[in-house]
Amino acid sequence: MSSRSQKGRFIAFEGGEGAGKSTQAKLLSDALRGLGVSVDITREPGGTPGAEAIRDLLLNPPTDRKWRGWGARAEALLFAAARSDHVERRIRPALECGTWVICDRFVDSSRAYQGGAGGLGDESILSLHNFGSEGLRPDLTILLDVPADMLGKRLALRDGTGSDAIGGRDAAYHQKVASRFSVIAQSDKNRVVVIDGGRDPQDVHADVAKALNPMISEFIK
Ligand code: T5A
Repeated sequence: MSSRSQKGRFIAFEGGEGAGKSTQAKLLSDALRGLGVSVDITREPGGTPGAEAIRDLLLNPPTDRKWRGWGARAEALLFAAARSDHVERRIRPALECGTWVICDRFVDSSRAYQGGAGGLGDESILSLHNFGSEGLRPDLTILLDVPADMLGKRLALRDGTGSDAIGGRDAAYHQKVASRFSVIAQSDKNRVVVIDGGRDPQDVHADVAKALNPMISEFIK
């Protein structure tokens, strides 16, 4: 088992709505706990009481007919504020104690949604992140790649026609999100591993575990 003076590892799952991030985060945390690793599984937006309150503002915004929802900049600031609280109050303290943090979405979601599809650009998002969360990046990001039509079917099966303020945006928006995720993965191959999420959950998990193998072996020396 690892020495407790060692810092924990930070793993993020990314991908479109319904890609299987929560499912894979849970399978991974079970596997790591089985190896005796201390794991904190969390999500964004959210993960602390303050960030969960911001999540609600973002995903279920006020419905006043004269107000047209959050503007692109306000939306990006709210995600960055939620992340700042999450990093300061939960993620960094856990990592410092040697706990592994598995996060369902992190800053690459802001880069893909607000920066890419929302048109704000990567630099603006990264500068908010540098200020709000002192630029914290995961040690490893797993991008689950699933074709849009398969995502639609999964979500229809689970949610019927219901969706939140961001998930309910049009297909062109989600296409831009997917292409920005791919650009991020291409530009940071050491950190981001792309895994085909369109298969049986256990097969996807086997590839996730393979991607983590070097990190696990190093930690459990
Ligand atoms: N957002 C978020 C931003 O715009 N900017 C940001 O910075 C951040 C952090 C968050 C929304 O906010 C946006 C993105 C989102 O629109 P959310 O609810 O947290 O919303 O995120 P979602 O991605 O929408 O969460 P989902 O729960 O819908 O998707 P998951 O976690 O990817 O999928 P999961 O595991 O819950 O699975 C979905 C369904 O598919 C099944 C599951 O059983 C479930 O029914 N499933 C599979 N079926 C077949 N094969 C597999 N391999 C399967 N894996 C899962």
